[in-house]
Amino acid sequence: DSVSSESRGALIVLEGLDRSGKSLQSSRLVSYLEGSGHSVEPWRFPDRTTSVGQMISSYLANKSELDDRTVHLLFSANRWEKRSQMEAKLKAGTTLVVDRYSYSGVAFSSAKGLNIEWCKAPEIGLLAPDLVLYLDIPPEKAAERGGYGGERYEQLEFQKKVAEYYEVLRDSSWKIIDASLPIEEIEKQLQELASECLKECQKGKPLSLLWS
Ligand code: Z5A
Ligand code: MG
Repeated sequence: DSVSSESRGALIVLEGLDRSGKSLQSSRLVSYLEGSGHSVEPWRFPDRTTSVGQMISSYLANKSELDDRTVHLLFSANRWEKRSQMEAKLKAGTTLVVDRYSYSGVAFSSAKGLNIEWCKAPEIGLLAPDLVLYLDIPPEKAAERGGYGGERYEQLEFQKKVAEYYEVLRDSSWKIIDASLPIEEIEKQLQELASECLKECQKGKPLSLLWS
């Protein structure tokens, strides 16, 4: 009904290459929105706490081997298992700031050589973000930041391919932010974009679904 849609929370997603600053900026944005009196929660994908998430985590740590399509479907299943909880929170008025989402799923698997339409298919019907904050950084510059860890995918050549697929996936919900700027400047930009988005959602902008 109109009352609940007027007061729904916003689905805000942060995307970008490894080391682009997603986790740092997500937590700062959550603190800012909390401080402004909003109900807000930090979320992230993969959610490594579930049993599906544990399979993903062990794969990323190179502790297990899985077929590329199998891993892709596990990442997708990890979002599906959280979908109803996500919808309930949004409808109850809580804003979710999500560190990586379906765009990571499609960009990373496509970069491995899987067909992009095949990659998108299992994501169809998940909740579409109201706003995607893309932290844009040259892969070379990201690689200089504190060095990559030992996880699978944390290699320069692979990150370059991921960047190309992210570019293909951009749509009207995306805002591109220069992630090479100082942390505080990026933080400010994200605060403004998120505040605008929250206003639109409070005015009754309906939730929509991927991939339409
Ligand atoms: N993956 C997938 O394949 N399919 C999927 O569906 C999903 C994910 C959801 C794990 O994800 C892997 O799963 C990931 C994609 C794949 N593989 N890769 N690559 P993850 O989210 O766990 O990835 P991560 O390893 O946690 O990403 P990250 O390294 O944490 O990157 P980040 O969160 O964007 O960066 P950060 O931790 O906020 O910042 C990195 C460093 O840079 C840190 O020292 C900061 O202090 C510094 N920093 C941040 N901003 C700045 C600025 N502006 N200037 C200077 N220094 C900065
Ligand atoms: Mg991170």
